[in-house]
Amino acid sequence: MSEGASSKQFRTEFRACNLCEAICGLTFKLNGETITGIRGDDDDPFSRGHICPKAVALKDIHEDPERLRTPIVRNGTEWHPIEWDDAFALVATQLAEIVREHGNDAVALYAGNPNVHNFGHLLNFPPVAKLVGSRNIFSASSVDQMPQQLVSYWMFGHQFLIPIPDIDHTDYFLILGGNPIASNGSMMTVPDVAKRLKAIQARGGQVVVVDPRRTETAEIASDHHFIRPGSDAAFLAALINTLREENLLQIADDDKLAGLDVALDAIKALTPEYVAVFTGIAADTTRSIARAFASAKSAIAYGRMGTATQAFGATNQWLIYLLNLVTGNLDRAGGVLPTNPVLPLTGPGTRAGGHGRWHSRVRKLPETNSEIPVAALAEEMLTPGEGQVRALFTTAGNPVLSTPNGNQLDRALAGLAFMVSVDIYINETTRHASIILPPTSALNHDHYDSVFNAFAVRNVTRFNKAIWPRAEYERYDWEIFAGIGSRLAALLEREYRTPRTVRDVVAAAAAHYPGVSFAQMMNAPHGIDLGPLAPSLFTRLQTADGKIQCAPPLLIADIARVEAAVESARNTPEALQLIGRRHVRSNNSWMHNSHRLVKGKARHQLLMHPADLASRKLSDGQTVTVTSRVGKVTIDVVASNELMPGVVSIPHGFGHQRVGVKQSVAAMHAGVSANDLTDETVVDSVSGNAVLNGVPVDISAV
Ligand SMILES: Nc1nc2c(c(=O)[nH]1)N[C@H]1C(S)=C(S)[C@@H](COP(=O)(O)OP(=O)(O)OC[C@H]3O[C@@H](n4cnc5c(=O)[nH]c(N)nc54)[C@H](O)[C@@H]3O)O[C@H]1N2
Ligand SMILES: Nc1nc2c(c(=O)[nH]1)N[C@H]1C(S)=C(S)[C@@H](COP(=O)(O)OP(=O)(O)OC[C@H]3O[C@@H](n4cnc5c(=O)[nH]c(N)nc54)[C@H](O)[C@@H]3O)O[C@H]1N2
Ligand code: SF4
Ligand SMILES: [Mo]
Repeated sequence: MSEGASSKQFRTEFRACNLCEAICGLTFKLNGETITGIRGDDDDPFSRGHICPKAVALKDIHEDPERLRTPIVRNGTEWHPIEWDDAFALVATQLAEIVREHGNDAVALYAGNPNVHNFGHLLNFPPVAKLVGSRNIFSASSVDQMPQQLVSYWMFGHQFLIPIPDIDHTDYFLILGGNPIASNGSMMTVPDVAKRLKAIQARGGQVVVVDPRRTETAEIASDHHFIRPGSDAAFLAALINTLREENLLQIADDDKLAGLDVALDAIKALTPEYVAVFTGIAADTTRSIARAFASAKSAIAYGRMGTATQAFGATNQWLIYLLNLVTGNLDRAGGVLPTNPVLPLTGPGTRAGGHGRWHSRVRKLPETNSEIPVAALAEEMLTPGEGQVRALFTTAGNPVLSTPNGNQLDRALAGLAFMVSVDIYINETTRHASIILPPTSALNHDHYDSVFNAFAVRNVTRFNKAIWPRAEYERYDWEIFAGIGSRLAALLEREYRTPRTVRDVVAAAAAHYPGVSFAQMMNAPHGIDLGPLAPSLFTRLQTADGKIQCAPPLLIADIARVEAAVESARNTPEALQLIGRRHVRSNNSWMHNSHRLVKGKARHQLLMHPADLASRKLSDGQTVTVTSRVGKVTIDVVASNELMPGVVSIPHGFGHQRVGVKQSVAAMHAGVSANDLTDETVVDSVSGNAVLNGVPVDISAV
């Protein structure tokens, strides 16, 4: 703790929450180093005082005695402390040896979700990856939003040129495969989403949810329609075909569009009538949704995890963009339009993206935006031969729980020559590390949301200083990367870009942004509102011809795969299909150590429709076995008519028995990992994204 703390014993600090994409402003009440209260920041113009239960758990994480503060090395199952300098030297020496002996690609790197919530991390991990020079770069993006980045790259010329729902001005919000009431929004930064959704309805508009589960969002929507997992592409194509057939297309900016006719012709067989058996949505319903969408003054089609992490992730995203485009809602108020952030993710000097420039060694999956799909990580370790992965660097991730066929990855990690993890916990993945280097608590570093300010439903900016400096014995993420990077660069005699601070990079960006200065930002701890989203997509396109590419060849080709799926559903009865879910009191795999969050009713169970239980002679509360191609789990079942018949659900992020059940988790059962059932061999063949939803399973009594 720094000098002067006692003179400032009781104080209040303001800071954006780093846990989810909503980036709510928080008010921290402090007594010295103790957090005495965390509340929503009423003066944040964007989040307006909104807070969810997870934010209060920031105190639990900060104070958790199980959170690591200094590096530890593993000897069998025992962990021993080690000095920082020795830790950096050990990691650099081991990595250098493997690179020298087996080549750059023998080291794989994986960055998980909190990376994106921590700008110091996001800035300073890539230089280490670049220094290693491996093509085996993986991240949580390929179990998440990679299809959206890929389709943005193809259609608009940049992976981060992402049109965001203008939720505050729309008249019709069609949500496919997203549950913002539980998730607080994703690929749209939207604090206080419940109020904003209700406001649509209050001004006479509609919120329509298409989801195999009647979710918390569906509960407050104007309408909800069940859809068979994995069938959204057919449904979206049927919406567009209805509009075309009924002369409801509204296409502006014709001269800025390339290939629209090709795209519309490619999907024309997918009529509402033809796809109804596959989607489970009656043709009349599809047609009336299409008409309502087209006749609304403004409308948004939006898809999230449910449309991204399934068999047709990329094609879904393409059809979502096309639906917005052909109804005149792309780049207009009340439709979808890109944010104009202080710190630009697009434009000169940023990474536009790419696809298929190289392929994974074993399965030959194409690279997307310089990453190999994480569904291929385990096989790259387990398959011998030239280029085999022998070492792994993970940071801010838990792929054993978050990527398909976690059991296989668990086994693969056990066989590595070396593994280093940068993480604040021993988790189901980092337990295999040879060494874990823990960064400080998030509250100890400056915070700026480089990513989420750029995907926000308004233009906003908010810079927050660290609440306390780190302790002398701690290190920031970026210091850990620098400690390893500088030593590795020396050993390999390679270039290494020295670390940059969040403060310097944000200040430099602010200098180029009209209407706000970094000095103003430093004096505005509640954040600054920079106005509503405004059309800019058409002037920001980064495609070679400056036009929107409506017909990317690999997406046109993928329609044949959609048609084959429609045909097969018409001919063969489907197995039960597994989907995931999220709960507002849980955050991916890593917040189950907060008793305050996990207490109360258990939330880890399998949900199943009563008719599906009855037909298998199972009953509510029974323990059942769920089997998929890759594995088998035993779990309690809860009868729920929230689910579409034929669909079952297990929440994502559970399954903590591998590390030994912690106290908080024990109170509400460790649960099982849905990814012990998901199949790493089944990916969206266009983007390589994992298929986490619509997994065929069998269920029987134990
Ligand atoms: N079946 C199924 N699988 C899924 C999903 C699903 O819905 N269903 N969802 C997918 C999605 S959307 C995502 S994003 C992924 C998430 O997958 P991952 O990112 O692999 O996993 P997390 O559970 O987010 O683990 C985050 C880790 O980061 C650590 N951490 C927290 N803060 C910091 C920090 O500041 N620095 C560092 N270095 N470490 C930190 C935590 O201790 C934790 O171990 O899971 C995906 N997997
Ligand atoms: N409380 C909480 N908030 C979170 C997280 C968390 O773990 N907990 N994680 C954060 C992260 S990393 C992310 S990426 C976001 C995710 O944010 P969201 O995508 O909004 O959240 P999910 O709950 O994964 O919603 C996916 C929905 O897709 C539905 N679905 C499944 N399969 C299909 C399908 O084939 N078609 C359609 N149409 N729907 C389908 C599911 O029933 C579910 O309702 O949430 C973020 N916020
Ligand atoms: S909604 Fe997300 S950002 Fe807001 S308080 Fe909860 S976890 Fe934090
Ligand atoms: Mo995510």
